[in-house]
Amino acid sequence: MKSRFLLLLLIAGLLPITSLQAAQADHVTASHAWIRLLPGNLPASGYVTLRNGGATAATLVAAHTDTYASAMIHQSVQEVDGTSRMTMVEHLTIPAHGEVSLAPASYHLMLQQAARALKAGDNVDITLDFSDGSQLHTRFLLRPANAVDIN
Ligand SMILES: [Cu+2]
Repeated sequence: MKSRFLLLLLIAGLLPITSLQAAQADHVTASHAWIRLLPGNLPASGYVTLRNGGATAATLVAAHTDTYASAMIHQSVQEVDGTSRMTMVEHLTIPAHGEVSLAPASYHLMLQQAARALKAGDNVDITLDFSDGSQLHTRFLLRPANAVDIN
């Protein structure tokens, strides 16, 4: 009896969180998810368009996959002298009813140390982590180095 009472308290305490504040990932849809495969051990770049259909912003904070040892959110930044460099992105906000594209020369997932041999046409499953702990599982298509941007 006592444990059932504690369980009821627990449920009562958690309900407002789950019912009033839907998880960020529930409102986000991913499209055109692909990875540019580079030869050898060069890092690969993951691209995807994320659309947020919710009334509140969703914030992407991390990505992970079994296929690569390391998956980071990066942004390519053009310097005034014409060179480009990459910076780490800790929070990537997708506005309410808006979208953000991870695309060449902009945001991308930097994927390093592939755990298996990969070839164009294969799929890679990547989990996108949002700031509230919710996750979006997304399947990326591997495309060759010279593939044209679709995001
Ligand atoms: Cu990068």
